Amino acid sequence: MSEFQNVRFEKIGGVGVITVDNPPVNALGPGVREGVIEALRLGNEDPEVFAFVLMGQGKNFIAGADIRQFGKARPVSTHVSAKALESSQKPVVAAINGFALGGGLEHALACHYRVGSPSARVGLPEVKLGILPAGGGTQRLSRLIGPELALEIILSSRHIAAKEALDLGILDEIVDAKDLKSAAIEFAQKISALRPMPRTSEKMTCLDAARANPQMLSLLDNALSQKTRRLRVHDCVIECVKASLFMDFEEGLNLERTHMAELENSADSKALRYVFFAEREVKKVPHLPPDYEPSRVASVAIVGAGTMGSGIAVCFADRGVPVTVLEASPENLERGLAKIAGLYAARVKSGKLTQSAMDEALKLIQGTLNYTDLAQCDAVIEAVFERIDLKKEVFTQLDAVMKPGALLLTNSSAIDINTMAQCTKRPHDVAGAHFFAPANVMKLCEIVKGDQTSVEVIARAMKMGGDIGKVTVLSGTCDGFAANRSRAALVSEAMLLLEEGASPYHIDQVMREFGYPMGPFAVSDLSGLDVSYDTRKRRAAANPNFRKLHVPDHLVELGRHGQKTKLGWYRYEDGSRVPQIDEGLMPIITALNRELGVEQKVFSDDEILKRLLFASVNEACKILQEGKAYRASDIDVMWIYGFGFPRHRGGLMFWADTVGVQELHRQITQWHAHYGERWRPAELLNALLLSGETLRELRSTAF
Ligand code: T1G
Repeated sequence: MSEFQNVRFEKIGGVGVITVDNPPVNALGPGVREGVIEALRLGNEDPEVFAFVLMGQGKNFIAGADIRQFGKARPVSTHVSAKALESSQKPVVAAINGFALGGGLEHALACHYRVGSPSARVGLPEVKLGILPAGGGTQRLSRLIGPELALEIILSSRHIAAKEALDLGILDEIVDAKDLKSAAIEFAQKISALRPMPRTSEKMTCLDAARANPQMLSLLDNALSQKTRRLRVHDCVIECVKASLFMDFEEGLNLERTHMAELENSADSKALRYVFFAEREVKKVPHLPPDYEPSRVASVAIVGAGTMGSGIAVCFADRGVPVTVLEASPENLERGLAKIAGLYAARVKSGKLTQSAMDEALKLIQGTLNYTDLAQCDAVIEAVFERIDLKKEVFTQLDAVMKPGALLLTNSSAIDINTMAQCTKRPHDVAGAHFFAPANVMKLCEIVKGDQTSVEVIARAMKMGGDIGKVTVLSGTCDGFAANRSRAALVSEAMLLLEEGASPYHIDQVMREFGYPMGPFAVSDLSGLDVSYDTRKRRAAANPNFRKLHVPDHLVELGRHGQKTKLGWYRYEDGSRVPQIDEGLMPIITALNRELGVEQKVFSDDEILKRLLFASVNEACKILQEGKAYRASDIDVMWIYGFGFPRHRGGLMFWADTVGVQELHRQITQWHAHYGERWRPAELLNALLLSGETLRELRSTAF
């Protein structure tokens, strides 16, 4: 047995077994590639070795390059160790269990054969990090399975299960999962004398495909899905896959490396790599030992089967969790269960779900009118109307029936968690589970801790959300909780810009060009101007200093509620949800502004963008200093998954760092002098100015 950095080499039955052992996912960290090369040299020089097996220790093969190493010098790149595999005089069999991704799959593609266990999953997800497969992946995969399929796999970043990988020709065989190593050694012994050894770099599937389809190049040019915003990385990937049709292999490898050098240092990739780690960091509950394992929520009750309650029920049933839905009357219950069935039927109709899958899911959902039927559920989520009296009544009832240790959760989007907790004798079991509408679609779920919520309950609620495919983020209890409260500042500022003469259409255009799928006014039409109008009324009643937003209030009073009334900020033709500019809008706003007597001005795109985002950055700093969110990167995850903030910009706080604390503080101070209190710089921002720390690394000391 020989040991190199995180690589072991052993001889078994004439086969040199090279095992990458770099926990937790066998990433190609420092020394791993060198270890593979050294093991190959040893085996090729050893007359007792006739073939090799390359495998990963533990549940994964190799998860790709070590993402933490990007931006740093790497003595040996993936294409070098991949070439060492392919140019070995003795055949190498890749034995894939679990994930073979990025450079991991590139190493496997450079092997002469690939076998996988049924758990094998392969992919080239580099595009999600703003980079491209730079270890020969674009060239070898195209030569192995053809350019169209190769490009679809790379652009989608999707994971391919073993069976599909076998059908595509990426795997040569699916072997016994019980002992992959023995099966792979047996396979290696079987092929050890076969010649010529198959090299993917020498395969011609891509040329055959091009000969069969003269339109191939333009097909590849247009392969990116229309729904995906085209970024530089997409252009580079398409160019590399196209190159496999007319460049020789070495030239294609050089092109990959040229693009990689540019992309690795690009703003997009730095942002996307930051998001990769931020969305893993968010799962870590503060003040809990990292190895703490909360128990699974194996059954759930939902009180209230309205729009949110029915969507939440679907989230659980989709993951096989039995759901008991409680409503206040037979009619409401029937309506709620029908709403749930309707959500499933729509997916069957669109072909996203089979009828049998729908039937199976619906078997998991039972309705009831009696609280006692909820008693044995591991968790209950209250999703009734946002009325404090109603919620207090529900939590009083739940406290009386739910078994000890059950999670008592509210889906409230703004009401103080402590209000509900105080209605129970177990405030440590009460927390918020704030789903975003539509609950069965949106991935974000905000877990909100009350003053007495135990950290174990928080961890279990976070796990519950993760188990149903949600991105769960931790928030403290405050008006709007961390996500909506930080975004409310952007929306208010957008509305206030209108009083100064800005056009909603200009603002929406600026935000779309920044990368949002929709601008704030199109979103406002979607959710309904009347909904936010009611929220503002509630806040104005509670806070005499609440700043009235004249323009949206005026539109609501004119009956312009948005899509639901076919007229809001935009006009909607009958049956259409496509926003059309309404020529009648600006005259209304202009007339109102004349009455208000606000100085009118013309706004640049840059000022619009900064007025909206700086307002939220300032509010996010207040949220952190009050301990209502734990990490600035958690807020970035909220914004990406909850509000469509463009992922390739990293998130609100990451983006603010690209502007710089100095500029932020200067501009916010200037607006504070001009507009008053709402622009007062957060204390934390003042402190950052002195400390020189970045926003994205902020951690709340008050959480
Ligand atoms: N580099 C560094 N750390 C990584 C990592 C990686 N590639 N993958 C995972 N981790 C860390 C992660 O941060 C977490 O750390 C822990 O491992 C468990 O991860 C040359 C240039 C493999 C599907 O994009 O998709 O190859 O939080 O929670 O849910 O052309 O990890 O515990 O401290 O995600 O079981 C391409 C990225 C790289 C794959 C497993 N490869 N990883 O999921 O665990 S670029 C990728 C994943 C490249 C080549 C190019 C997933 C996973 P901590 P986890 P999981």
